[in-house]
Amino acid sequence: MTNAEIMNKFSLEGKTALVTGGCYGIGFAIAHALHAAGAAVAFCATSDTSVEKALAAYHAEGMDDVKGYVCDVTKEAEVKDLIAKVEKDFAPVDILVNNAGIIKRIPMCDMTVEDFERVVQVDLTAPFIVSKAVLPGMIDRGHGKIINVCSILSELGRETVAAYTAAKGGLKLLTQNICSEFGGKNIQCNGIGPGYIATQQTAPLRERQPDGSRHPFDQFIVGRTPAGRWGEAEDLMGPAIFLASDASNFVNGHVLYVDGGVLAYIGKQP
Ligand code: NAP
Ligand code: GCO
Repeated sequence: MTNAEIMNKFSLEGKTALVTGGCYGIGFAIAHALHAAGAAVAFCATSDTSVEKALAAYHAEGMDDVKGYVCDVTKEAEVKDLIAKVEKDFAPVDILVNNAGIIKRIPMCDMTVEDFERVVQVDLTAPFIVSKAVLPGMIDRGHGKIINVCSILSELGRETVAAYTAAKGGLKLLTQNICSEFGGKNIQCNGIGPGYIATQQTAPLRERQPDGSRHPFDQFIVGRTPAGRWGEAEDLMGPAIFLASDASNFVNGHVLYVDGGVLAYIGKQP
């Protein structure tokens, strides 16, 4: 193979990508990366306000052709409508990134069933719903990429996030199941497992203390991460391009952890 042919495997020219919850944070960074690699990009969020704000951010980065849609990914009818609109405005979805997610930090014995179920709906049921909506088209066209945004909490537990870990652990296995069921149709379904990334979702864990010192959780994470820092949303860009592109055509059912080494590390020795 020539150098050009090898590098071309990372190109997403001619592909259409849908990133759920691509307004800011990890979803925005992934959408930006896929766009930079040549894909036409669509994203969705929960309200007109979110979509409008995000479109302004995409335009500010020179991505004038990105389109945003209002869609609650937990609602199957809205998702079907979304997929039809993306197909009409662009083309059928070649790359789906199930990124939309929420967390509720509540001690387990205080957590209501409603809270638990809402987290599972957004973080686990929604990837099932959106994947189900794009898979038939991917099967017909003979190719497709699904990237599920998992977490290091697909592997580890911690106090107060029972619903989130249950959902993200389930998402890892849903990833393996989609691979198992559709791998023979040339569809690759992989996960990206971010470590602790500095976004809106984790802002409460990084708040400065009244005396100006760093939040104890912030210090804990930096000490727990061999890289010695929080991740940035941009750290997910290269892994997302890889998993969305032909460069990863024989990678299937895998979760690529992007965590600065957290999962490899037992913690600082005394
Ligand atoms: P974030 O800043 O809170 O952004 C979440 C996005 O999801 C927003 O665009 C939000 O849109 C959207 N969303 C939430 N519920 C939705 C729904 N029902 N329908 C459609 N969109 C919905 O989160 P983030 O930190 O970038 O995280 C993105 C993903 O990475 C999540 O799955 C998260 O669990 C995962 N993750 C994050 C970290 C981390 O350290 N930050 C680590 C591992 C994994 P609206 O603004 O309209 O609500
Ligand atoms: C938390 C964090 C995590 C991160 C991430 C870790 O409260 O522990 O918010 O849930 O978002 O998923 O990888």
